Parts: sequence; C-alpha cells; structure tokens
Amino acid sequence: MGADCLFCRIVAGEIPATIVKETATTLAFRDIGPKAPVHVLVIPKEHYADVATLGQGDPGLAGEVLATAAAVAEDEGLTGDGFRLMFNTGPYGGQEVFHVHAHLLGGAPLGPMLA
Ligand code: D5M
Repeated sequence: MGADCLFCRIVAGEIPATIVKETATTLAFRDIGPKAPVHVLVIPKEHYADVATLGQGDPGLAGEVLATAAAVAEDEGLTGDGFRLMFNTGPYGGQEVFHVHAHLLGGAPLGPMLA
C-alpha cells in the first residue's frame, strides 16, 4: 500500500493530521469528524486492511496498537471514567478507511453500544 491509502499517506507525512502520540510502530491522531469530546484514531504504521488481518498477521503489532491506545487514554484523562475502543471492520461493520484503525472515544458518557 501507500499512494492509494489515506492513512499510509498520513504516516508518510503527505497529509496533515493532529498527531497525539507516535511510537516506532504506531501513530495516534485526532479523528477529523469527532463523535465524542475525545476521538482519536490509533493505527499501525504498517498497512493492514482491518483488525482481522492485523490480529492474525501480526498479533504483536496488534498489541502495540492497544498499548498506544491505552497510553493515549491515559494522556487524555479517560482512564477514570472509562472510554470506548472499537474497530469497525468491513462493510457491515461500517468501515470506510481500509487501513486498520482503533477508534478511541471518551470524555462523556457514550451510552450502551447496541441500544
Ligand atoms: O472510520 C474512518 C474514520 O476516519 C472516520 O471517523 C473519519 C476519519 N478520517 C477520515 N479522514 C481523516 C483524516 N484525514 N484525518 C483524520 N481522520 C480522518 P471507519 O471506522 O473506517 O468508518
């Protein structure tokens, strides 16, 4: 991947993003259309289409995405009241960008997921 992938282009610095954390293997940046007071996307820098291919292809890297998400949650002051971490996957899951990303949402009560 690369030229065709929006999030690969953010990793490459070709498209601007508000980056909140970067590690050797992951990047966290604010969602362009926030659905909560805190809405950060956490991605592996390496391209995987979705969480299924990431989880099976490189479980260690999947763990690093979770660790970065947890660190951002802490930095954003979300750990006391809690937060939501989710991976939309495929068309039925509502995925629109096919570079795996965890949505980290918090800063207000989000309600039950499947109400
Ligand atoms: O979510 C894809 C998410 O990606 C959606 O919440 C908007 C966000 N998005 C799209 N373009 C950008 C840029 N350029 N910066 C930051 N955030 C962006 P999905 O789970 O695929 O539906």
